[in-house]
Amino acid sequence: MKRFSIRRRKFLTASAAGLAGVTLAGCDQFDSLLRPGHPVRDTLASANDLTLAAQRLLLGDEALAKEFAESEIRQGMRPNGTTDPEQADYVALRDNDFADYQLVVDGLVETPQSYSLDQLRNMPSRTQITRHDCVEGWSCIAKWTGVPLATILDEVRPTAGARYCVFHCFDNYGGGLSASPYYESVDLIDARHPQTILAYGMNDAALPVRNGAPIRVRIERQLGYKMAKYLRRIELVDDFSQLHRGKGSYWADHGYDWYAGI
Ligand SMILES: Nc1nc2c(c(=O)[nH]1)N[C@H]1C(S)=C(S)[C@@H](COP(=O)(O)O)O[C@H]1N2
Ligand SMILES: [Mo]
Repeated sequence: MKRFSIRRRKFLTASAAGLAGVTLAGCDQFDSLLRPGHPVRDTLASANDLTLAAQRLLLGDEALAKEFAESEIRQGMRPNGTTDPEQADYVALRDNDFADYQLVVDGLVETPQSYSLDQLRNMPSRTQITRHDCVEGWSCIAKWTGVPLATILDEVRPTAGARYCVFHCFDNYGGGLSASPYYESVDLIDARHPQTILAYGMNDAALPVRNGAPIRVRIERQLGYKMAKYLRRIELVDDFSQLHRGKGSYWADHGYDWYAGI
């Protein structure tokens, strides 16, 4: 499977170059401008935007990530990144089994809402067995249960100007003085994708603290770092340049792609 996704990624990148050629037909110099590291490349169109465009065009907005059989879950979900947030507000909630947890959904919405864990667990759910691919080079197949984010969006009703869902987390990541809040964002197409769920269950049990309790998001067509754990708030925005370092994600702020399509 790993080989398939690597091949697919190469294919998408190649197609992205093709797409760019179509957009800029007649521009003889475009090939050399596409060379990695060429300064014009970034201003013209980032490879990241092209990957997004190619994936959307070739696979469609609603194409599903592959789902697996129970027998393909070979081991527990390997924890990565933050595995036990130390922030006082998180520790207090955890010590009380998240009975007082509230997920806030606000920003550019008509009806801001706040959901307890029980409320989320009582909403229509979706269960999916998918493969999580971390950028560090490992993968794990696990079963996830949660509320489709689309259901929540239908309730809060994003305003016409809303473009992204920002996931704010409880944990800071990175050591010492450089530690900063973990956050992520996706556009509304990925937010409404049928496999995008706010997961409270993993492998038929409550989501463990090490994997993001009480709620983490699953964005199945992107890399692992998009799947924010320890959600405290989902904010609808039209732009994220004012948030943190302005790139829309903890790891994008640290040089990774914002769109991490696989
Ligand atoms: N809040 C938060 N979310 C996070 C991270 C993190 O450190 N903090 N790490 C990310 C990375 S790089 C990966 S691969 C996955 C790991 O999820 P897991 O611990 O369930 O394996 O969570 C992602 N979401
Ligand atoms: Mo990761």
